Amino acid sequence: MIDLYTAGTGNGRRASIMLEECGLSYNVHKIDLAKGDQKTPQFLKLNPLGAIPVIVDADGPGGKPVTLSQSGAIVLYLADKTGKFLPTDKAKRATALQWFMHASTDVAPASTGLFLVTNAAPDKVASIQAYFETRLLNIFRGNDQRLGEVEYLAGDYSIADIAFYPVVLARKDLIDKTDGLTNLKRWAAKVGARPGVAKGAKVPA
Ligand SMILES: N[C@@H](CCC(=O)N[C@@H](CS)C(=O)NCC(=O)O)C(=O)O
Repeated sequence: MIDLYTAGTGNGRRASIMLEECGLSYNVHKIDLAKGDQKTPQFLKLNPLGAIPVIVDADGPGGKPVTLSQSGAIVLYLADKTGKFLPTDKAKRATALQWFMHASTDVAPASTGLFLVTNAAPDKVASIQAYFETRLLNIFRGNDQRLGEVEYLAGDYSIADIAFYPVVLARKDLIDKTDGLTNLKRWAAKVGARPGVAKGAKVPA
């Protein structure tokens, strides 16, 4: 059995969507970020960085338990554990990893940057917020172009789509109010309609 420690954020949903898509059973432990559950001594034993998501897989490699944080590492671990959503063909695997890294290290940080300057920074400066919004939209335009050429980011549905989807979901309002991005919107509707994605996106309840 796997224990998932999570909250209703993009990083948390990346883990729950992957668990659902892989068809794995898991217990959900809801972490209240506003209350600071992630900074308690018990939680810091799971992740010294004090951030969700975390999984504890009682049945890790060699039957030994594994505790893992970082949503990208969790997705890769589960792909490896189940043999799902990461091709074994080396060329296809490299392409899937390229788009997975793009989602994890380009798209997600750009969205986080926009979140921080809009919600967390002490001074809310409109020009800085507009700069970060434009930066994220430029990345989405690149994704839109790619999704006009292929059905899913890496060709076949993969961990790249699973890593990308929670950011697109979190930025639905921005995407919807932006002209164009039709390929991205079509992709989001299709991925969001997958039962595992729909279920995982509602975790924690
Ligand atoms: N790179 C990490 C980021 C994890 C992260 O920043 N989690 C946030 C929620 S999305 C968190 O727990 N923040 C709580 C805090 O910083 O106090 C990942 O991909 O999992």
